[in-house]
Amino acid sequence: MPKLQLAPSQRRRVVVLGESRVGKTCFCDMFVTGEHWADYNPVEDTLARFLNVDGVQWELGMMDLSCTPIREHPISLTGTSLSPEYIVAILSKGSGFVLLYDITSQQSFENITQFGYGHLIKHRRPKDPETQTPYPAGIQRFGCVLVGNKVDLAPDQREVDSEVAQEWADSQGIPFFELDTRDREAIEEAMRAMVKSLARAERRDKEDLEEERRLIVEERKRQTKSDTSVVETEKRSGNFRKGVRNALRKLKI
Ligand SMILES: Nc1nc2c(ncn2[C@@H]2O[C@H](COP(=O)(O)OP(=O)(O)OP(=O)(O)O)[C@@H](O)[C@H]2O)c(=O)[nH]1
Ligand SMILES: [Mg+2]
Repeated sequence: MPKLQLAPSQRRRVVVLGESRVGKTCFCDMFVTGEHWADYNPVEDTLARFLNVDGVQWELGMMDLSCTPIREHPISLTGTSLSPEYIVAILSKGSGFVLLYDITSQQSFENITQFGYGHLIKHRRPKDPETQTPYPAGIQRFGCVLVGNKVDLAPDQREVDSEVAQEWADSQGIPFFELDTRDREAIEEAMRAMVKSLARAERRDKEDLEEERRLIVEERKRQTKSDTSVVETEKRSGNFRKGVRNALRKLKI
């Protein structure tokens, strides 16, 4: 069978972000391979798969990033494979982010919605990398979903209320799911919402940047026009002064 060739515009990097042990690796493995625990290096985004969303094939390169060492030992990460520069590169360039927490750990919910999400926003690019035009929204938008994992352990071990998580997700305009990582279909549903979210984010950034560039061009034109009219006014007043001088000369005053 011929290999499916995708336009680069349909390839995206998705980062699964969350505290240690929330199930990031299981989430990626189940999504990509259909197995619960495949052997893979979490800091290399070698895992990728195609996902059809509304008739369009997307190629999603998956990687997982634990917030725990970033939160607890930011300084000691220098010089490691999780160096601060590397983390910033992942957070600034990723297209979509799965904010993953464990429904049996309130701490994991609080850490991802506060530290993890805050850290992500802090490191998004402020300018379009191609044109260096500042994003009118302040930062480059990104696709995002909030996912509560290990729902198979509810109700006995649940610590995070669905309503509380839903409320937070709504307040940020982020789709919200609860699942367990043995359920591949549920993961795919969340990933479809992710693709729609990142496509919407990119579309809105594109529209904003086009509008921003249109305004910049208009402003420049207005500026040039007002410069020209200043020159013309000066020219006109110069002519007037010359006319007055000539008239005075004729009158020999
Ligand atoms: N009950 C239950 N256990 C799960 C689920 N998903 C993952 N686990 C278990 O949770 C533990 C942690 O899963 P990982 O996928 O290694 O978590 P991680 O977020 O990658 O952890 P780090 O690599 O340490 O950052 C493992 O023992 C998994 O088997 C789930 O949906 N339900
Ligand atoms: Mg892992």
